[in-house]
Amino acid sequence: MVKQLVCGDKVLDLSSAVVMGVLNVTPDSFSDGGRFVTVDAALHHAESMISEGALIIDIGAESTRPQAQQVTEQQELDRLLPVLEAIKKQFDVIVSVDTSSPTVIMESAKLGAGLINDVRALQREGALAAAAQSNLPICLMHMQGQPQTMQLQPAYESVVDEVHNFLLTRIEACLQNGIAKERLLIDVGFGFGKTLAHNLQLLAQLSSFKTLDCPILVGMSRKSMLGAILGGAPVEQRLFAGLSAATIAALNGAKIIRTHDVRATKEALAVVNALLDLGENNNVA
Ligand code: YH5
Repeated sequence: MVKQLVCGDKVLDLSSAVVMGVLNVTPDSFSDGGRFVTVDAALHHAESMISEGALIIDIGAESTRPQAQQVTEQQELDRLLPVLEAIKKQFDVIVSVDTSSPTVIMESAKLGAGLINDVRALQREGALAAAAQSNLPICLMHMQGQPQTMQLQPAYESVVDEVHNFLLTRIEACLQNGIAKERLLIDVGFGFGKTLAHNLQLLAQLSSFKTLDCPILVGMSRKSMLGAILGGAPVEQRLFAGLSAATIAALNGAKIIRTHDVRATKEALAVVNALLDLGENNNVA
C-alpha cells in the first residue's frame, strides 16, 4: 500500500490518517456564510486551520450545493488563484485545489498547488490531459448526476458496486492518459447523488474500496447526512456527529479526512491512529 504522496514540492506521509481543512472561496457558500471571500480573510482562515493541525488546505471556488449558481472558468480563476498564491507565499502547507476545469488545473499547478481534488473525477473535456501534465496527485470522486439535480432522485442497484466500478473506470482512464497509479486518490463522494441509506452503505463498506489500492479521502463534515441522522439538526449542530463519522471512516481505512472542523477532527483521529498503530495482532481494523 502507498504510504507517501508526492504533492509538488512536499511529501505527504499517509501512514496514519491526516486532516484536510476546507477553505471555501465562494461568495455563496452555505456552511460558512461566504465569509472567506477576500484573500485576507482566506489567509486568516487558512492560518487557523494550519495551527490546528491541517496538513492540507482544500480551496474551492465552485459551490457544489444543489441551489448554487454555476461559476464560469474565469470566476473560478479569479477567486482561487490569488488565494492559492497568498497561501503558498505565507505558509508551508499542501494546497489542494477543488476544481474540474482544465485551465484551473494547469494554472494552479503553475502556482504551486500540491493536489487536484476533482468532484467530477476528470470527466470534463481536457481535464485528464491537464491533470497528466500537472504531475500532481489527483483525487477522483464519485458523483451521480450533476450538482444542481443530484439530490432529486438518487438511485442505485448496489451503491457500493456502482461507486467501486466507477472509480475503477476512472483509475483506468487516468492510467491510459499517463497518470501514474501512485498519483491517484479515491473518494466515494458522500452526499453527491446519494440518499442517507446510500451514504451509510458506503460508510459501512468503506474498507472494501481498499482493493482499488489508492489512498481513500472522505468528506462528511457538516453534510446533510449528519443532519438527517440527528433528526434534522442544522448545519452548526453537526460537529459531534461529524467526528463520529470521521472516526468510523478512518477506522475503515480513510487516510485523508476533509473537514471544516480541524482541531476536533485531528483529536478524534489521534485516537484512531493510536489504535491502528498497535498493528494487526490486536483485533483492530
Ligand atoms: C467531498 O466529499 N465535498 S463540497 C454540503 C454541506 C456541507 C458541506 C451543509 N468537495 C467533497 O463540503 N471533495 C465537497 O451541507 C469535496 N470529497 C471531496 N474530495 C461539499 C461540502 C458540503 C456540502
